[in-house]
Amino acid sequence: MAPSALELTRARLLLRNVLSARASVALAYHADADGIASAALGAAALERAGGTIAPLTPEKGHNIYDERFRRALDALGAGAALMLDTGSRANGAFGSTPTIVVDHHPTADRPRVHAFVHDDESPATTLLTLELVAPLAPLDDRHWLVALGILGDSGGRAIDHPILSAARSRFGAQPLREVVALINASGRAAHPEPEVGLSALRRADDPRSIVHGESSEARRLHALRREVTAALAHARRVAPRVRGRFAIIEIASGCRIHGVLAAAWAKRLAPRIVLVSNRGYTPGRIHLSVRSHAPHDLRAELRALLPHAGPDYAAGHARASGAILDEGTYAELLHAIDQAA
Ligand SMILES: [Mn+2]
Repeated sequence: MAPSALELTRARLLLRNVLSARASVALAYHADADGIASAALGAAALERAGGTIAPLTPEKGHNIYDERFRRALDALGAGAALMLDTGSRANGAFGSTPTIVVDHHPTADRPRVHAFVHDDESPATTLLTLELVAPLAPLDDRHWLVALGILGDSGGRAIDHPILSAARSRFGAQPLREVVALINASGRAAHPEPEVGLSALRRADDPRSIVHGESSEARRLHALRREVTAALAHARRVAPRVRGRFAIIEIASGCRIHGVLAAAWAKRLAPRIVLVSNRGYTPGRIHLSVRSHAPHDLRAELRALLPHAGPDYAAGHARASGAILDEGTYAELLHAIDQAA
């Protein structure tokens, strides 16, 4: 399903009003290649249309629904907020700032926001962002940002998308993949610096300049990537524990590597559902990533195990889900998996 024309119109009207009132637009984004590239694209469009932007993204282990984030957003006094690739919740509202959510994660209900540009069949939020902001300013030279989102998020599904094909023939497949890894690392490092990833994308005219480390931001991204790569190499040595249809891998890393690790194991352990739990990411919380190579609806599978868990449980996509749990709930989940085995 394409995003609703009515929502797109509402969103563009709000942005045009904010631009003519000379107010700023807050940009909140998911700290991965798709989210950060969406923010860079939105920033380019708004700045080329004469506007100003204020990037703002939730701290490590937090999301846009945190009270702390809402207060920070309200304190900015922006004319509007663009939430890019952050997921959405039915009851999500954002204080006093008129908000546009642009997102491709599945959701049961429309969030209570000014406009909701949504398509859960879209391979990347960068594509939805482009659709939203393309009428504001010429962006042809920034289409490689859209390609980064597709490469980062689609898992090869949209590999023939014309925007990705064009970027590949212009810059080469390998440099684009490397930029995705570098930008992802800015959000996955133990002390995430997604703003460095965003700044590198906004400054670069050519993604290859980031690969070559031509700016201080680009060099910083390379250091963050080395950190994440080392953490992942360490975590890969943890042996999975098979319980019925599930395989459980328990790690403790400050880096957000649980998703990548789960995806890597899901291939090797197919058709089992791989559950990676990370105790080291944020204090007192266990971050879970759940993946499978076989076509399971992982959100439904997780819900069936713990029907009463909260909104941070079984989030994400059907094929890539996860949760943030306390010790007690995690123990309940392991117990439910054992019972089902
Ligand atoms: Mn995404």
